[in-house]
Amino acid sequence: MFGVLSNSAKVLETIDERLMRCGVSRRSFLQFCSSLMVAAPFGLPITDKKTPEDVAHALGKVIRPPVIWLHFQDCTGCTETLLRTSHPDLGDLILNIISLEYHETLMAAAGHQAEEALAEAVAKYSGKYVCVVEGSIPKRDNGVYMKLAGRPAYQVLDDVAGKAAAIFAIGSCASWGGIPSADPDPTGAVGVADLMPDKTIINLPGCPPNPYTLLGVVLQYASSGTLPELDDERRPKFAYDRNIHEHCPRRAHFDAGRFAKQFGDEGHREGWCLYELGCKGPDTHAGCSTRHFNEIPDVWPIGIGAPCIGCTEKHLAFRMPMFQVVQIHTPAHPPDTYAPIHAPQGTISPLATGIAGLAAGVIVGAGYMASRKFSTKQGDDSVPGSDPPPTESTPDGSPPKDQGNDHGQRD
Ligand code: FSX
Ligand code: SF4
Ligand code: F3S
Repeated sequence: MFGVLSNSAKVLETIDERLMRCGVSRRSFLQFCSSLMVAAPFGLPITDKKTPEDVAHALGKVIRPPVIWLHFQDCTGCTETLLRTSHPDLGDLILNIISLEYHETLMAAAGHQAEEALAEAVAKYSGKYVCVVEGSIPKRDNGVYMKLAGRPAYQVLDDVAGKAAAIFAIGSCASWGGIPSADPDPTGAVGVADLMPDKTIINLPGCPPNPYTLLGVVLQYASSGTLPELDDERRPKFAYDRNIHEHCPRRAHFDAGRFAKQFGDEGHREGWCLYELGCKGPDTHAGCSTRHFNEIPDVWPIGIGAPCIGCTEKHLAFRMPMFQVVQIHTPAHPPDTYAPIHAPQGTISPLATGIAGLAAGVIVGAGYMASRKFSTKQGDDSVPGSDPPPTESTPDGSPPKDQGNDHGQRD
């Protein structure tokens, strides 16, 4: 816990002291605090404040947490996402907020010097540092597929993560194997928790994940020694409890049965739902639909026209073919935030509002009904729920209107 660290390791400054010494503007820091509040609007006491000023006030007193960042089998995307902010000074700021003691991509040292730097950082902060792990660890054939200074990666992990105060597996690779573990998985790639099942490990999956999730959890831990509530996959609930589909800006198109059929077709250009292109949003838990990347509105996969591949889910990304459609197996609710698109004035669309879901025993929900409209061919295997279709009905008992190919206009 960093309260202990503050007494024993005087070399570490508070965030305020560091920012002042490095001449970082208050404006940049407030901008950072705003982004952190957006990433963790609830579930983290450190951001559960009224204004960015309040967050900055609390954060400023926190001792900069020492972080040792290990790289194994990865593409370095997790590091990139942390540093490729839309404002270069924000990337610099992050490196002033955390105390990055070891990071192979960012440090100048190489070879023996790098090994010495790692040993030194581990010894200096033993039991008190945060270990961030990026990339999967190869287990097959005694770890021969990745060696660092002659030692298998899993040994390095054991040495370094074993002495950490907390372990954060950033990205899907470190969480459960990710890309390197995709079939045929030549190296036997696994995540940190597979190798250290008894340790407290927080998974922050995503390929890459939103960097503010990592920063939020690290700073929360640094400020109070507490960790956020986790789900069954060890993911912090505040960042992974949302279903993409339930908060997707294209959801009204799904409910209305308007789907892009091919990349670049009219529906795709119009911003229609990407379900038929393999979007895994209905089965994926992540905050991307409301917490975008690089601090730029709409910068997230679906926002730029790419189907969600389910990168935060163990059973989806790199397991299920990218363009295969997912089953709609949970009753879908209407989107929380977005109004229906092209809903006729003065009427309420049963599909768009999900009222149809209330017709219990006849239909299971608006999403399911919409999923029945993906093909004009009955019994088409490529569509979910293509067994004998349930009788569709609306709350008033009238059949729903065909909304398939009207290019945004209802019949
Ligand atoms: Fe890449 Fe990280 Fe994906 Fe993996 O992110 S963005 S392959 S999760 O380990 O660098
Ligand atoms: Fe959005 Fe994908 Fe759901 Fe369509 S299927 S509404 S694109 S999450
Ligand atoms: Fe990943 Fe899907 Fe979000 S692919 S980044 S969970 S939209």
